[in-house]
Amino acid sequence: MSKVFEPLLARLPCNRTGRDYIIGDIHGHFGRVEQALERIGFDTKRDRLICVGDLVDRGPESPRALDWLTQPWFHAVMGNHDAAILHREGYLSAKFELFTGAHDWFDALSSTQRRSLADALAALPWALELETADGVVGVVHAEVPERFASWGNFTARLDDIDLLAQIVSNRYQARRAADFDAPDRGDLAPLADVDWVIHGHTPRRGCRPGRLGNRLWIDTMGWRDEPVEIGSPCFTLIDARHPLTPL
Ligand SMILES: [Mn+2]
Repeated sequence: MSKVFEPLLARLPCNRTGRDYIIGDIHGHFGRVEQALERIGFDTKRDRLICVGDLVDRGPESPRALDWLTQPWFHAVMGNHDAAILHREGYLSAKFELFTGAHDWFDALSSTQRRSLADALAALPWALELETADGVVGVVHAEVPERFASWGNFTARLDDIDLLAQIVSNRYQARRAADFDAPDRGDLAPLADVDWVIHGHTPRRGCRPGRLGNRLWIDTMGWRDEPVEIGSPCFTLIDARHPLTPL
């Protein structure tokens, strides 16, 4: 497999000095994320920020992903938009052309800039496992298919290109997720061997994070410029130790 598939899974050891936060799709809005981090008193010396993927497209600051990915406090997993850039740059097959909209911002970069950014995106893991003082949290862009009963079973099978395409693009479970303050519908068995799995990818109606068993969807459209029908677009930040109480 090419370098795009290395690593498939990243493991972050427990952060014993600071806090770990998880944020939804950034989509080229790093300035807005900086404001959200300021609001919670994020400390780059101690804290870590993990993004569920889709660092690029939509917003005006997609090229800043390159800078952010060099920061020791910033981590992310592969999203379908990131993979689509890798397809465009020739790193991934058409199976990963999972966003077919305009990539004008990317085409406007010099070939050196395009190559640097693609190399940085190629280094993203497809799944991330975060150890916290309260348990293990998994991060995957879109969903972990229902055929996997446990996180361990899932992460052991990541060397399957069809599975990788599914985990960055599926919306089957996200469509069934309920708001955090609604009762869990209980129609999906919890994924075993993991306390929570955090996803983005499917924008949440009402701009409120969603839940299905121990799987959470936190893309509340902080990247969006236009108003929405219900709710106010915002970046949801969650503390990995207390995922059900967004900050
Ligand atoms: Mn996405």
